[in-house]
Amino acid sequence: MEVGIVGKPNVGKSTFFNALTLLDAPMAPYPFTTLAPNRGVAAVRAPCPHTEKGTPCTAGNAKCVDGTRWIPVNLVDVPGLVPGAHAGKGLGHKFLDDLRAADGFVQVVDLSGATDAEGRIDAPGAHDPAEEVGWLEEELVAWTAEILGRDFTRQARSVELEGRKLEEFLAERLTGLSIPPTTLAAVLRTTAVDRLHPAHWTTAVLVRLSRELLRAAKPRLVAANKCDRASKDREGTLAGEIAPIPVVPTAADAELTLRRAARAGLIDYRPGDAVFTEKDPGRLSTAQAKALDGIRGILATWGTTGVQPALERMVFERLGMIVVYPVEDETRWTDGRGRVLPDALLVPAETPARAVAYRVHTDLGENFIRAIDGRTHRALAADHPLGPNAVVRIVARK
Ligand SMILES: Nc1nc2c(ncn2[C@@H]2O[C@H](COP(=O)(O)OP(=O)(O)OP(=O)(O)O)[C@@H](O)[C@H]2O)c(=O)[nH]1
Ligand SMILES: [Mg+2]
Repeated sequence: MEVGIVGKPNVGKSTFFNALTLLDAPMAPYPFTTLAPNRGVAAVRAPCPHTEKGTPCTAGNAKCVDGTRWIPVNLVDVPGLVPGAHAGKGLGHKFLDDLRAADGFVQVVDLSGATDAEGRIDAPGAHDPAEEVGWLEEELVAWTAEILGRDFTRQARSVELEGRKLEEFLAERLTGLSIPPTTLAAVLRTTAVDRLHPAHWTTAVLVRLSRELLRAAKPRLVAANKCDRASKDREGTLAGEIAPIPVVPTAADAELTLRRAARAGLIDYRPGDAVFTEKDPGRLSTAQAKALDGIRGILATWGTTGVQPALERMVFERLGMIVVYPVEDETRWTDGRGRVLPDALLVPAETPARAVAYRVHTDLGENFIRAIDGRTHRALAADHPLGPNAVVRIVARK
C-alpha cells in the first residue's frame, strides 16, 4: 500500500514526509525544492493483541512499543503541482505519473494562506486553501482522463465490433493506476455512459468517468499544514468548504523537530502524542529550548501536531484498512518458530480469510483448507470476512 503526498509547491509536503519517515528529503521556503519523488516508509499505530495474552510479542515486520504496533506504510512525496500541470505546467506530467501506484492522496495545503498557487510567498491569509483543493482535483481528473483517452476512439471500436467486455477494455487502459476491477465495475454502474458505444464517448464523458473513478478509487484527505500560523476559525471554514473531504490541521515542521529531538535522545515523545518531556533540560541549547517552547504552544492550541493522526485517518478511515495477525498456532499465537504474533498485516476491512492466506504466501492461498479464529477457535471458511485486529491461523494442505 502506498500513500501519495500531493499539493502545490512550498506547502510543507517534504517536511510532512520527513516527519513521518525520519528521512532527509530537501526542504526549503521556496517553490520546487523537490524535483524528483521521494519514497520512504512511515508507520501507523494499532493496539497489539499481545496485551490480551499477557505474553510479549516477537514483532517482526512491525515493531511493538508498549503494546502499540507500528505497521509500515509506503509514502511518496512528489514535486509541487501547479494549475495546468496535466498539460505540462510546472514539473507537469512527469510527477503525476509517479503517483500511479498511490492508493490515496494526502493533500497538503497551506492553512495560513501565505503562498500563491505557484507556491510563492505572499501575505498571510492572502490565499484560500479551499481553492487548492478544487483545482488539484481538476488536475488529477484531467490527468486520468488523458490516460484513459489516449487513442480511445480507434481502440473503443474493437469493443463495439469484437464484443470485448467494456470493463476489461477500460481496466487495460488504466493498468498501473491501482484501481481495483470491482471499483471500476461499480463506477460504470453508477455513471451514466453509453456502455454499448464507447467509440462515441466525448471528452466530456471521459472526464466525468475519470472524476467518478478518482473519487471512488483514490480517497483524499487534506492536511491543513502550517496551522501554527493560522486560526481554528480558518480550519473550520476550510472544512466546511471542502466537505466531505476530511481536514486534519497539521504542523509538519513542529512534528519533524519533535521526532528528531526524540531520536537524538533530547526528549521523550511519541508521534501522535499531545505532550513531550525534556529528558535533561541542561543539555538543550537556548535555541532548542525556545523551539520546544514554541511547539508546546502549538500543542496547547491544536492538541497534537496532527501529522501522525492525518496518516492514520487516511489509512484506516479513508482507505478502510484493518490490521490482521496471521499465526501458525491459534492457541499460543505463534509462528512455526515459536515467535508470538510476528507479523501485522494491513489489509482492506472484511478481507476474506483466503485472501489473507495469499498475502502470507501464494502456496497458503492455493492450498487453503480453512482458517481458525485465534480468539474463539472457530473454523472460518475461505470467504469469511476478517475484522480489525483478527488473529488467525491458516490451515492448508501440505
Ligand atoms: N510555519 C510552518 N512552516 C512549515 C510547516 N511545514 C513546513 N513548513 C515550511 O514550509 C517550507 C516549505 O517546506 P517543504 O517541505 O520544502 O515544502 P514542499 O511542499 O515539499 O515544497 P516543494 O517541494 O517545493 O513543492 C519550509 O520552509 C518549511 O520549513 C509548518 O507546519 N509550519
Ligand atoms: Mg518538497
